[in-house]
Amino acid sequence: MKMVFRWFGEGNDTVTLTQIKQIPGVEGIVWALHDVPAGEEWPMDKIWQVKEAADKAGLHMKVVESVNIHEDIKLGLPSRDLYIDNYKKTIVKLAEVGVKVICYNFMPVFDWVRTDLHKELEDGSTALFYEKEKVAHLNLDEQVQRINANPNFTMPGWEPERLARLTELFDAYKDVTEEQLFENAKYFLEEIIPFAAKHDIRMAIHPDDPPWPIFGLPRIITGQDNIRRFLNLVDSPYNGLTMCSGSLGANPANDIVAIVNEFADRIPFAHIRNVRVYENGDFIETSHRTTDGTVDIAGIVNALHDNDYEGYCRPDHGRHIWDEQCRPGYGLYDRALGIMYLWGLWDANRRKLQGERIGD
Ligand code: CS2
Ligand code: MN
Repeated sequence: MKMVFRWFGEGNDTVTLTQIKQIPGVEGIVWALHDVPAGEEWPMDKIWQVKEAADKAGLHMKVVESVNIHEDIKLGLPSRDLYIDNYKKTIVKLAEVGVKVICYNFMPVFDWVRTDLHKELEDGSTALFYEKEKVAHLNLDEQVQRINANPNFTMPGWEPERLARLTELFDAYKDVTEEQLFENAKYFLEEIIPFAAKHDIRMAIHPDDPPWPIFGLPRIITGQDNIRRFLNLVDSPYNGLTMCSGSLGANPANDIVAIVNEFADRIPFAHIRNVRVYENGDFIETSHRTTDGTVDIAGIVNALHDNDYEGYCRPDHGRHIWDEQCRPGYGLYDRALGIMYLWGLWDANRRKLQGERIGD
C-alpha cells in the first residue's frame, strides 16, 4: 500500500507540502489543476509548476484526482469527440511527468453532494453531513448562491461555469437513462483506455457520492454489480476503480470487503474513510476508526492486505478538529490521524500474517 495525500495546490489549500511530508509514510500528493475547466487541455507550464513544488518537497505526483469529464461526453453529444481528444492530450502531458493513475468520476452535473459541511458531532468536532430528506426537497438556486458566496475555495464538481448552466444541463439530461449513461461511458472508455494503456496510466473511476440517483439525474457507479458492469465495458487492467469506502459505505447494502476481494487487481487507488449511516438514511462522516462509523474499515484494510494490495491509498475526508480552519473535509489533522490508523491496521496485518518484523 502506497500512502498519498490530496493537495489542492499553492494558494488553494490550507495544508502545506512540508506538513504533508511530515505525516509518516506519505510518499506523494494527489493533485489536479483545479482552475482548468472540465474538457480543456491542461497547460504544460502549470503541470510543471506542481512538479517542481512536489520535487522540492520530496513528494511524488503519480496520482491525479481528477481530470474531470466534460458533460457532453456524459450526455453522448457529437461534440464529445473534441473533449475526448483534449482528454488524450492531457494524458500525454501527465505521462510526461510520471503520472500513473487518473481518478475521475462519471456523475452527471454534480460531484459529491452534502447538505451540511459543518455538522457537529458529539465531541464538538464538525464533519460533512447528508440529510436524505432534505436533498429530496433541496432548493438548487439557494445552493448555487451559497457556493458562489465563498469564492476562496473552489469545490470539486461545483465549478461556477457548470453552475451557471444548471437549468440548461438539467434539461439536457432529461432523456438520459442509466442505460444511456452506461452507453456513453462505454464510448468514452473505448477511446480512452487503450490510449491510457499506451501511456501506462491506469484510469480509476470513482464511485458516485452518494451512490444513488439525486435530483432526478442518473448515477451508475453505485455498487458491486454496476462496478462489475463498468469494468467489463472495456476489460483491461487500465480500466480500474478508485475504491472509495466512504462513498460506497453511504449505502449499507454495499459489502465493501466483498468489493475489494472481487476487484482487487483492478483497484489502483483506494480512498479510505468511515461514515455513520443512520436508520433514516442520513449519514455523517466520522473519524477513520472502525468503531466510530458503520463502515468496516478494519475489514477493508485486512482485505486489501490479504490481496497483497500494492496500489495507492489516501485517507479521504476528515472531520474538522482542534479548531482547524480548512477546506471542508480536507484539513490536515484528522486526515493525518486517519493515516496513522490505516498504517496501524496494515502493519498489524503484516506482522500477524507474515511474521514479518515491521521495518523489513
Ligand atoms: C472526492 C471526490 O472529495 C471527494 O469527495 O472523493 O470529489 C472525488 O475527487 C471525485 O468524485 C473523483 O472524480
Ligand atoms: Mn472518495
